[in-house]
Amino acid sequence: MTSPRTTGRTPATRSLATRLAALATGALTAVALFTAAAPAAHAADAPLRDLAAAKGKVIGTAVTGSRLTGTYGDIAGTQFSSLTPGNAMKWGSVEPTQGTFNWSEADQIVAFARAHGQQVRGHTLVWHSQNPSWLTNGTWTAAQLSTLLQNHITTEVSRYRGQVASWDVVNEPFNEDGTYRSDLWYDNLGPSYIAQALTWARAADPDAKLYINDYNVEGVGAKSDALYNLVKSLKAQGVPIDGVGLQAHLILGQVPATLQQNIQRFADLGVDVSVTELDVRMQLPATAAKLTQQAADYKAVFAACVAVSRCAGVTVWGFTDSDSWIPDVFSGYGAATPYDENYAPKPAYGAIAEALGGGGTTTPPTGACTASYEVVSAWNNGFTGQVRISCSGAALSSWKATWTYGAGQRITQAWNAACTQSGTAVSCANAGYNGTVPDGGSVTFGFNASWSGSNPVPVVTLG
Ligand code: 9MR
Repeated sequence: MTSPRTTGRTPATRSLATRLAALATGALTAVALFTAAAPAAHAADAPLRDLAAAKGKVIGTAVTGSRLTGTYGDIAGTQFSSLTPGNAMKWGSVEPTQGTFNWSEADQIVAFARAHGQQVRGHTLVWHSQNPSWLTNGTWTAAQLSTLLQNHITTEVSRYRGQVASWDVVNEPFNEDGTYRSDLWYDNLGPSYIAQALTWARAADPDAKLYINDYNVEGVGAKSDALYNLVKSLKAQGVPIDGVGLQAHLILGQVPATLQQNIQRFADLGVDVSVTELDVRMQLPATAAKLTQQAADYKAVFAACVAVSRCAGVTVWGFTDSDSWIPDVFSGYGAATPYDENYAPKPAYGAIAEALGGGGTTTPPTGACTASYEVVSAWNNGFTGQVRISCSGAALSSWKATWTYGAGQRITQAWNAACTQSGTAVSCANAGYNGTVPDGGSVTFGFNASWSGSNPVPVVTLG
């Protein structure tokens, strides 16, 4: 059943009428839509957002607005129940020139979230970084600076009133030793800028949850103690504070042992806790052993959140390694997110699913190579399928992809692989020229098959 090497596309001999007939076939349409871009590991699992919802949790990701199409958009829209604009809502993004606003990317993300039934986490209103240069280079009295900050918070929070579920109102106010960070705000306004910012945000949207967010506060320590004491004192003064964000930019194998205890102590103060920017960086190259450790780290963080009822959820800081800040900032490090650069789910993806009560159905990776099955197109009695084998942190010198067709589908032709079918069992081995899948690379093969009635997506196993 092997044909000569082709571009991987089926001969396009079908008429528009037969394509439309296929679209009219409800069951097939649903399958085709579901599998349009989703890797095989998704096919058998409930989306992460459903698993999280069943645990009463939110699962979010930071996103870049310009990328919310194609596979990136499909995964962002189907797997996550919350989006955080990675940069689009920062002061420097929304008001690059004083009095001139650019809301386009922020608006786009908010609209995407609404269309996909997702929450938005607003990020961030008061920070020492990514402020516009007109603000940081200006000369202001304390009163002027306070007014600028009030106007900024009021303008942005009002704009998204009712559309942003939670705001990271104040970001990164502390030094590592628990003293206040010296920055534009603290140096000119003193520590009261925090209470004022929260109060202004509450006035602009009384229903949004208001957070203070910081990094290196995941475990119990000097910095998280300072945050704890601040929240306690804000609560005692009646300042509107609803939650604490633990960013969780973690290093491989270094999930703090006191994470759950720390989440619990904040919860006991009467505030929600969210893990807001989770990633787990490793020194490159990623190996199978490192990816396994990373999966354990992701699982530990999600499990800690699941264990504390006031932990609202976990947001990952980018879901794909192609959209992560790590390589730009930590030279030689990367591979920090749950999907690789080609959108193949890494072991961390399955670990998240397991921590959220799913799992057991995720395609087990061979090393760190995974197979994704996709219905490329379908017509009234046939379809074209494609399987992509992607490797990250591992490589293959030969491969065999197997699956079971449970609804009578039969392979009629294949390209870029030698496929055989015996009863319901399909087995496709590499052709002579494409057995090698390098680390970071992928190989695709295609096939035509017949179907009738329904065309459920199989789970592909790599051997
Ligand atoms: O992911 C953001 C990246 O694209 C920016 O270049 C960077 C600039 O500082 O900010 C990143 O996001 C940060 C977040 O807003 C606050 N916590 C730390 C994050 C990583 O730097």
